[in-house]
Amino acid sequence: MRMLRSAIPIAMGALFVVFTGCQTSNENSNTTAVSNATPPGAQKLTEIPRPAKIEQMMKDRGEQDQAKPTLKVVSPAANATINGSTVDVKLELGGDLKGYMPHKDPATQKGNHIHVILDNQPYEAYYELNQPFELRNVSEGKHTLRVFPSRPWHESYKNEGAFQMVEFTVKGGGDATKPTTTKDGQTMASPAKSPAASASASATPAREGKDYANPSQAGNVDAKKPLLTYSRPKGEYKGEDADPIMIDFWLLNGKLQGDGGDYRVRYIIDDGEPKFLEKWAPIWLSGWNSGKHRVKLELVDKSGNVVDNGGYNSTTREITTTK
Ligand SMILES: [Cu+2]
Repeated sequence: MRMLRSAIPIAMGALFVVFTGCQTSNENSNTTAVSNATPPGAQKLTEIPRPAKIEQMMKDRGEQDQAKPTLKVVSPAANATINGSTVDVKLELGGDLKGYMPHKDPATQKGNHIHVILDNQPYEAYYELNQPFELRNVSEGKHTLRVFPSRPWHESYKNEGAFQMVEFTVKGGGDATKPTTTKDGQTMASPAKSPAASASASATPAREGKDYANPSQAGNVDAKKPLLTYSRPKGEYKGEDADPIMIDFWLLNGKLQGDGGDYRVRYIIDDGEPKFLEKWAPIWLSGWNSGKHRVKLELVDKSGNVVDNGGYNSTTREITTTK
């Protein structure tokens, strides 16, 4: 009986959080109410300094964190039309590298890599630039590709020229049984190069790449307008990787208010209250409960309105954490 009585206010508190969580567009309405109503045991995230483990990795890397890597998208060429559902991504790495080179260490399964983003999907990691990265089963229509160099702990390089975006069009896409061909019908990539096929053939190692199970299309993006690219967090976090968790993004054509500009990045975790980032730098949040979480990142102007750019400036991802 005593347990039941104490459970009622907790349940009501939880309900209150659910209802106010729907009003996130009206950011003035609910901040104090939500924190008062937070039931015991609820997630309370706090921003903590860069973890010592990462500081140590930076020291061990020598000068690499001062590198200014730049990328050039060789393929798909800007505004190219690709026949077939497989799109080969080829990149050229340049700039002041200071030893920075993407590569996966077979022992640790970690290393420098490039974040590759089709449309506004979660990024894929691309490690070995000497062979193309395959986007497989890409649907017919317009697409964007965004790329930028990243560190082993997934923090992006933010120097000028690191980020590149191209638009391209796929004709006859979305069917993985069809080969990729050039405009003249010359075969560039065949389905036989997919991991399943090459595993049985075993002549060539499986290429890095990503199968897109669900059709994805480009947003109507203007490459000259402010563009927020969601990078981290994504996917599953386990054990010591599950807390703290880094939030990181790329910002093109705009500065945040703390960097002398007009914008802020608003983030909302689950049904929590909106928080703001004033500077373009990663943050680490601690206090995650185990389970599924929603992470929303938005680029907002001085009035708190999302800066529209093809829908890319407001992105929500689901992640899973297991302690
Ligand atoms: Cu990464």
